[in-house]
Amino acid sequence: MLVNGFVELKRDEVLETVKGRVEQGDDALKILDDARHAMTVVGDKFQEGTLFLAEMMLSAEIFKEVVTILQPGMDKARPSESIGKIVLATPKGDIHDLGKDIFATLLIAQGFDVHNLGVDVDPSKVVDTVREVKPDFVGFSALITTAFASMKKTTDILISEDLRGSFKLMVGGGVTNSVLKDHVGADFQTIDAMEGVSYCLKTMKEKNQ
Ligand code: B12
Repeated sequence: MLVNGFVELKRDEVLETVKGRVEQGDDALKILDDARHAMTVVGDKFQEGTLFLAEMMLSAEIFKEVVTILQPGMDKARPSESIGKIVLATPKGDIHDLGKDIFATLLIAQGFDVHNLGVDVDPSKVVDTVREVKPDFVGFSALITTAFASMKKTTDILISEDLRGSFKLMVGGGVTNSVLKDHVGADFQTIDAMEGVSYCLKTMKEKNQ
């Protein structure tokens, strides 16, 4: 149902379906996962050449509206006290944010305090936020390889400013792998948001022991 709505750009139908499922008490995380699956199908169709770039961009907008509808339900379920602080960014040169925002939404649902800096983020903005927020984690999300250089540059500045030791560094997103993790000197890498959430929960548990 959601898949067809995303592929055929039936925005109103998708939003009505999602609202209906929320009203019936369906789990917000399950609905989010269904929307993520629909977006993956859209991506596959784009790669096959059966969907245009503009159509994929519209699907991405529908996805964001779905996340906005689901957010209040997830906020209600979250613990009242923050269990850890995370700074998230898509580095300079990259404007993909669907995966990053899914990760942010899941973290918020678990009770993390997320500082989501958005896309195409300048290294100085990350450095300033780390200095101000003193996070437990910094996460970079990348979908294009050209963003790797700015990820490395940001990390190098964090090291030279003596800030790198105070948080765990995570890299995620479709094009990331263990080679990039080692190149950047990250502590953790994944292409699965749930794995990232588990890593954050485990790390905070160890920190608080
Ligand atoms: C949707 C999409 C777009 C949308 C983005 C909309 C948006 N708001 O994000 C639009 C249409 C705007 C777009 C634009 C472009 N795109 Co594009 N796009 C895609 C596509 C189809 C899907 C990406 C996606 O959203 N996947 C779904 C999400 C949910 O997956 P994900 O990001 O991996 O996230 C998951 C995990 O990785 C994890 N995660 C994500 N981030 C993080 C971070 C942390 C810390 C953690 C722990 C976990 C985590 O959580 C998520 C859930 O599990 C991919 C192809 C593909 N099939 O992957 C191409 C792709 C990424 N795009 C590509 C390209 C080239 C571009 C453009 C340059 C195209 C152009 N010619 O203009 C521009 C980018 C311009 C720029 N400077 O960034 C290439 C990149 C190639 C490369 N290797 O560098 C791809 C691979 C397509 C291809 N095969 O050529 N794109």
